[in-house]
Amino acid sequence: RTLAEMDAELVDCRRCPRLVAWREQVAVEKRAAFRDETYWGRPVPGFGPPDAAMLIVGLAPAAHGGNRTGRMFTGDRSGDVLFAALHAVGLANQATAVSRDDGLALRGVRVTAPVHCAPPDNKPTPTERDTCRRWIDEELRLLAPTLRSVVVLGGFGWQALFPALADAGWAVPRPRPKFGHGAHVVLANGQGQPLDVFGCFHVSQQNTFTGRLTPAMVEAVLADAGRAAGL
Ligand code: DU
Ligand code: SF4
Repeated sequence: RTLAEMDAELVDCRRCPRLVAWREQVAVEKRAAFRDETYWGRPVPGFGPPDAAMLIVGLAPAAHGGNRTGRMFTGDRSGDVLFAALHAVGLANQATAVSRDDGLALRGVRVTAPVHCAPPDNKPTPTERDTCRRWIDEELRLLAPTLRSVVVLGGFGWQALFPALADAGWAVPRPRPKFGHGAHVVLANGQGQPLDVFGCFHVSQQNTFTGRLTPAMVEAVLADAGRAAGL
């Protein structure tokens, strides 16, 4: 099936009881600033073209960001940093992301997460991570013919990604590569092209407010991954 067909099924997923309850509770209670909006309150699918050469892997949708707007990193502070950086390196047509119909288009890049529902405190349990793996496994298999590079934002995404890459046919070294900002590994694939995987600190406020992660640092990793993908 196609990525669009997969996403149509994904948005109805209810496999994780705690996350279903949380995403729906947040959608009802809302944040005061968004009280006139209808929250999405469902699993948030990946965003970007189905023949992407580059994939960005985050953690999970933000309660009042992706869980409100229905699009990854859209309407939250992390997304402000990510999309500004994608625009700065020529991989997005605009620097901001506010809603699903804001005109944003990514050039050869798809953005996804190993957990598709907003978790309390941005912390999915290991069981929730493993339950949601079916979706990123399938997304990776569907993207495999065109995929050349991956940028992983943060250690959670890094830990979640390698088992999924192995499921999708790439040779994952043992021991697993260690996460860090600037980490870079190249994975062989028996059937197809090698894959360049890059680590980047997560674009959350926890890192950007403190200066641990600067826009220039994000742009540098995105530019490296874009070059590796031929974009
Ligand atoms: O419905 P569609 O225009 O084929 O787009 C599917 C999906 O991919 C949607 O989330 C927009 C996104 N997208 C993108 O981000 N960049 C593109 O160049 C084309 C589509
Ligand atoms: Fe389904 Fe993933 Fe959401 Fe769990 S986190 S309910 S597996 S979409």
